[in-house]
Amino acid sequence: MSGVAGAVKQAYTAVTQSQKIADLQRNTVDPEKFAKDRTFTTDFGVAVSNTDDWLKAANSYGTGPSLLEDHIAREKIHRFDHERIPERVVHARGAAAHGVFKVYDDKASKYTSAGVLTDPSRTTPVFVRFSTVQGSRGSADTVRDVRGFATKFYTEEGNWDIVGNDIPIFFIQDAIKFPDIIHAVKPEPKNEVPQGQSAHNNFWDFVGLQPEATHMALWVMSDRGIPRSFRMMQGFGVNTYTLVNASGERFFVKFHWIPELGVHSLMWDEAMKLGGQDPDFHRKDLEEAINTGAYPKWQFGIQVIPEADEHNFEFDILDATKVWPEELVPLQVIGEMELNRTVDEYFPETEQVAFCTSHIVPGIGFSDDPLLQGRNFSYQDTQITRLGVNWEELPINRPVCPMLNTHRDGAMRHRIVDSNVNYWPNRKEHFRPVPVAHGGYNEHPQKVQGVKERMRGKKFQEHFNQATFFLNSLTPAERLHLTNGISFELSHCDDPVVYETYTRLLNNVDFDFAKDVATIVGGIVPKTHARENHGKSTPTLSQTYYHPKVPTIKSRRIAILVGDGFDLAQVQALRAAFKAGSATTWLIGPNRGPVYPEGVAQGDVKNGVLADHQYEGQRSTAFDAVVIPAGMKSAQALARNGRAVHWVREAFGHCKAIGAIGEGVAFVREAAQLPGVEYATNLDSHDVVSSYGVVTVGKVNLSSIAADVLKISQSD
Ligand code: HDD
Repeated sequence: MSGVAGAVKQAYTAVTQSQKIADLQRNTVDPEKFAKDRTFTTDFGVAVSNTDDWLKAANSYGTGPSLLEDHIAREKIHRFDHERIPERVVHARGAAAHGVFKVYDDKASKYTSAGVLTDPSRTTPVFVRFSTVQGSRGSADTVRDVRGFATKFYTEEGNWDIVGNDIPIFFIQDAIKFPDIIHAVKPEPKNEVPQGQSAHNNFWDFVGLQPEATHMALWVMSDRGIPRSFRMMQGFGVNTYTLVNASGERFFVKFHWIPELGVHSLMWDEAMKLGGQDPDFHRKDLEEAINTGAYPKWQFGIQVIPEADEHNFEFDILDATKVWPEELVPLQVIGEMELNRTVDEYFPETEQVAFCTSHIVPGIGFSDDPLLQGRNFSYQDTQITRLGVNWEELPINRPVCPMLNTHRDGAMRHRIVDSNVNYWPNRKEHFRPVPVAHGGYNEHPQKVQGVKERMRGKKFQEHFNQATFFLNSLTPAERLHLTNGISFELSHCDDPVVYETYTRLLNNVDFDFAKDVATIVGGIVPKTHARENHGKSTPTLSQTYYHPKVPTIKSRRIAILVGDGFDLAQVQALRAAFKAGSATTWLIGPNRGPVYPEGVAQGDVKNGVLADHQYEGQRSTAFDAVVIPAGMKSAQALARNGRAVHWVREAFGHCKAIGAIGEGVAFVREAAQLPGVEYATNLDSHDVVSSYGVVTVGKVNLSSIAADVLKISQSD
């Protein structure tokens, strides 16, 4: 069994329990425990003797018409015919996991009375679903898109959902525009093209004519649109919510998730290749990390503005197309979340989970954010189409606290309430509204007066300041990726009106940026500034800001590329060292069979080492780093193999870490010929040469290799 498979088995026995997992287990069937004799039955429980042959009026040749009277066949076919439910109208493709949430202390009680945010003795079960937005359920994971980051907290006071994204802002300000932006980004109505992409006329047409989308469009075209992993994304509640403390004081709040592993992205070339090579890359990555015990973690932070300060900012704090700069509203980290259990079955958990922005608990409230107000209607509504009116009763959706009211009936009702009253007030008081003092939800009293009209606030009219702020805050590499990302997409628009309108609009963000993009895509190259760049920036919008303080290789996938004749002791030491850093290693050989170390004869299967994969079957794109160990014959075999050479060249092109030892260095130097890289040349020297992410050394001490690997992996 390979190292990884062993770790997987171990972790399965260590999955955590929580109140929600115990609740789900009431509905979980384990065939091994459930039916001692494992009898196969119909849905109504009668034992089935044959599930392979439809009942027939058979003639002497053993053929003949199938009979409609075969109730077993009919049941099997009719159940199959109705297996599908409507996929989510957006965020159809997703992956999810269970975990727990804890706050560090009660510091947030200044702002809120919500126990989930203030009681450090609580461990709140959570279920998190990550998703892409545009593509259908069967689309690829690594497309350029926003990622959904939806968290359901099963609190003692009921379910609280933060239905967020990996980007802190949104395309539109008012919920009434949601069908427009989604129709524009989804496959075009004439030919249903493209899938999982925003690189088409309709999307750029819409965002070019709707300037409020400019800020968000830049975020999606930046590296944020192609995350390396769900586990390496920030999460944001996006909308402005409110917190209310025990004294009845109210605060505006934004919610943040900060990943322990830092924020990392794929290269665009890598993302496109992975889309074909492994369309399930992100969902497998989440599962692999949990199964190998490298549990994904996020810190939880809040930005808080006292109610009285609502209008003291140059932007409107209820406008979801704006961030709250951390220099103005500091981020306060108050807790953390860990995901530690994969789902048992995709459909009843990941597919049937239903999030609602309107799911809040006492101490948390809404604001007049016009996007949030509309969302509060939409989510509840859409679940009825997807799941039916009794969707809150489904195991994954029901709360862990008691739930009782006068709602009754409807399709697929599961609960049986043993009470003759289903109205309030009633003579029996089997259930009754609870006063606020005893935990009933309190609507914060808010003075409202106004004129009924369709309008947008004055500060909502300004759309470019923060787009420029974001652009100014990127590192040069991030800015280059953004220029290339947006240029890739606009180049896929074949209607000149579309890319000309958009490149003209970009001049409102920054003159030089607009010139760069317009030149690449053949758009309108501006001659004069449409607006001066205000020059403001912040480190907190660059994803480099979130790199862990101590770099880590936790959960990273490392390929060890070998041919026959490799140095086995070195490979074993490397694997142990990487494992100690919680990374996974994969031995990639010429075949997925035995590969023979130095000194072992070809065909000596007993002393061969099983390769986890072969050069053709797995590409460099699926790994974070590649190492070539010593071994003359192995290095020569790799040099003769075009795919092996391509492995290293491709990894270099995608800025991956590449390591080589002894003769492995010669292979990388001579065969792969990486431009500009310097190498260790003396095979007897222990001196490490590190150049452009390529780390080479002539000789390693097996006994100190773990410390060396750690040192190298923690250096920048
Ligand atoms: Fe939405 C799903 C995030 C605006 C209407 N949305 C959905 C999901 C996420 C978001 C993560 C998937 C939840 C899951 O995994 O099941 N949506 C956002 C964010 C928004 C946003 C961060 C901006 C702040 N959404 C938004 C608006 C509307 C909707 C303005 C409608 C007015 N969203 C929906 C929906 C979905 C949905 C149609 C489809 C499936 C579902 O709700 O359960 O109701």
